[in-house]
Parts: sequence; C-alpha cells; structure tokens
Amino acid sequence: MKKKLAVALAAAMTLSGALAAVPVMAEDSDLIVVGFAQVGHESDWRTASTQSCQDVFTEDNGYDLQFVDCDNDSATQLEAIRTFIEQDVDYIIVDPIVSTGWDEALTECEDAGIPVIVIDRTIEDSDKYVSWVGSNFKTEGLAAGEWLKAYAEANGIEEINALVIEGTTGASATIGRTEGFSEIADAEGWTILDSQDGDFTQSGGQEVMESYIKSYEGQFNVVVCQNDNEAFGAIDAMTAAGISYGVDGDVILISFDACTAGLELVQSGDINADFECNPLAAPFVEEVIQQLEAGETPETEVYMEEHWYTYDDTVSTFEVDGVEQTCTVVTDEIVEAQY
Ligand code: GZL
Repeated sequence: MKKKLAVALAAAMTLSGALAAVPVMAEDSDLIVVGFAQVGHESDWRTASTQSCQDVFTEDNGYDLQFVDCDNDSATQLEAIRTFIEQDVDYIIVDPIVSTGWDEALTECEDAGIPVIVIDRTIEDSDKYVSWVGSNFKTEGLAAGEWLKAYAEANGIEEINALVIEGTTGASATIGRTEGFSEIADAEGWTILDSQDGDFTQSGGQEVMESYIKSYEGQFNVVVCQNDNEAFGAIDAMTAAGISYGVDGDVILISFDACTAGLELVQSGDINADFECNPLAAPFVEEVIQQLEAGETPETEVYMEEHWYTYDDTVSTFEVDGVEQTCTVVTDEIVEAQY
C-alpha cells in the first residue's frame, strides 16, 4: 500500500528551551485510496456498475473511494484521471467512454506509479494498465446474430430487414456488438437498412426509432438495440406509431445488457431476446487490487459470466464460433435476482 505521508512541521521545545520546527509524519492512512472515473449515468446498466463499485470499495472494507461521474464526456474523464494523479491515489479504475486517446494519460499514471485497472469497455491505443475486467462485446453481437438466424429458421422467416440502434460512437461495446451482429448479417444475406447512434440512452433510442419509422415504416421486421434503455425508447416510439413488436408482433426486438427492467420486457414478450452484459465487475477488480497489494501478478484479462435470455425455448441452443450457447428462458426468480 502506498503510504499517505503528510509531512507536517510542528513546533517542539529543544533541550535548550528554544523553539524548533521538526518534521512530524502524519499517521499512515490505513485505507487504500481508489480513484474511479465512471462513464456516466446513462443507463440502468451504468447504475448497476456504479453501485457494484460503491458496494465493494467501502471504508469498512478498507477503501477510500474517490468517485467521478464523467457524464459521458471524454475530456471530463481525462481530467478526472489527472486529478487522481494529483491526489496521489493508490489505484485508478476507469471505464473508458471511448477506446482511443488514452496513451498520454496512462503514461502519466505509469510515471506517477499508480496502477490502472480498466473495467467494462476497452482501450485500443495503450496497454499501460494492469488488468481489464469486462465482457466480450463481439461475442455478444455474434450471439444476437446467431440466435436471430435460429429464430428466423424456427419461425419460417426467410427475409430479415433490420434496423440497428447503436450505442455511443467510439465505445468498444458499440464497436464489438456492431461487428459481431454485422458478421452474421453479412453471412446470411440479411439487409441492415440503417444503423445510427442512440448513445445508450432511452431518449436516444426513442429519437432514432422515431426517425427510422418516418424513413422505413413497413420495410423492417427486426430492430436491434445495443442496450436496454435504447429498447425502452424504441418501444415507446413503435407503440406511438401503432407498430407491433415482440413475440406476437410484426417486429422482432433484440436488446443487450439484460438489466432487470429489460428482463421484465423479455418475460412479457415485448423483447424477444436480451444478451447480457454483466456490470458487476467490482468484486473482480478488488481481487486484482488485493493481488497487487500482496505483490502478486493479477490476470491481465478477466471475463465476466453472461447469459442469453429469451421469452421461450423456441431456440434453446445455438453456436458462436463453433461453441454451443444455451438460451435461458426468463423466470420470476431470474428477474428477482438480476441487477
Ligand atoms: C457495456 C457498457 C454499455 C452498456 C450500456 O459494457 O459499456 O454502456 O451496454 C452502457 O448500457 O451505457
């Protein structure tokens, strides 16, 4: 643990009776100071991610968590990192809003001797961090594509005309999910009519869906939302336009994250399938920090466990890159236990 020494000067009476200033070492802090630069507060997923860190990095557990909500602004996030360096925290956790523009700031962390742990989204232009804890976003996209392929076959749907509501441009979650789903769409000859940024928010999902309805009404039978909050917005827009969706509707609705509210809509049949992205990384991050405290070398990559949730077992299994995947039908117990 880095000692937090605040050298203070105190007056002390010398033997000769003269006053003299002598350095006094402040008490070493017993707390491990962790700076966490979080993306923002744009979604239910993000709320769960933040809560996971706030539940783990508590004073009772031996931590002083310095939390910054970067409000989806990359400049704010880099500023937060530099503030943590000035504060001389013991560790920095960052969920990078976008995947590039990081090497300079991470070099400053390295020069300051502050280990960085990346969670959730990835950094493409620097490797100056100890570990990354998160999900394989391309696998999530491939799983959505392979499930849709099996679902279309099971329901005799021969033509797929899809609209995609993407996440924040430049976010690795957006890049990976888009890449994975597009790979299956290309292989199957599906048409992706449009793919626009909904910024992972409900308002963004609604605005993009309203625009899609104006441009493509009657031409699409699949909507892919790259997180649940966008799906909530798309549902509002399709409902207002009198477009049916879900297991009994004209439009197949696919989502990602599988937060509690998303799973409730799968259970009701409004969302056909929801591809989980597990936000509860903090316990795994703490394990990395404790390994570093003990002088051990942590894993450089830690992948979270995830499930593919569906309304029923029309499709019970499918394969991603030759590996069998199992669909999980949503139950009350699953909804109750979700984040
Ligand atoms: C994915 C995460 C994304 C979620 C969204 O790991 O970065 O950001 O899918 C969130 O809900 O906004």
